[in-house]
Amino acid sequence: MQIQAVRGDITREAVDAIVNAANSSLLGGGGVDGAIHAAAGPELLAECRELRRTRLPDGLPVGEAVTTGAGNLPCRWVIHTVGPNAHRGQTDPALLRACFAHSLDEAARVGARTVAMPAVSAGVYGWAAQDVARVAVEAVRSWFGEVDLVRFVLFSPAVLATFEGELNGTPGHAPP
Ligand code: AR6
Repeated sequence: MQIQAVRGDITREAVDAIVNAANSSLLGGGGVDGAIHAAAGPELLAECRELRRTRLPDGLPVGEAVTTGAGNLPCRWVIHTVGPNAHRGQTDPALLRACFAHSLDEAARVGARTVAMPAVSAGVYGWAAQDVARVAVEAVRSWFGEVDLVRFVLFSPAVLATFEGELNGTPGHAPP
């Protein structure tokens, strides 16, 4: 499996699947979740509402992942995961690791071979980008399955630098 880190807007990624840093309601929010719903259009929200009505009446638990179509996005699937919220005391790295591992499980299940992922929990949910990068890179590296490419798509140069540092074996590398 190839692992990349790039700067960019994940809604523009023409990979098979993108991962959404959602909340348990699956009904949208701010950050990357808001950007994904805005770019995907109402079809995505309708699919999420249907999931809530059927399989997930209580919402998606932290650390789990679920897949929908992608509406108007250039990818084929959106894999929604719920990161741990540090502001609510959810600081166990195992929960964050589960987000990345379960997202890849979902990708393999639906047949997505190329996957773009954001820095789950590094925004509204208050985790340090360095911790997210360490956990995310370790989770992806130790996952085995039928996915060819994982591309971390980071919104800011500083967060990109932390992911590059983890991938290059120089964690803690400060942005210039
Ligand atoms: N492409 C890539 N990364 C992005 C984009 C984008 N278009 N937009 C933001 N980011 P956050 P969380 C980065 O807050 O911490 C929402 O309201 C952002 O800079 O989106 O898991 C949900 O509904 C940051 O580095 O997700 C939840 O309620 C990273 O994505 C809650 O926020 C994650 O930031 C989830 O919080």
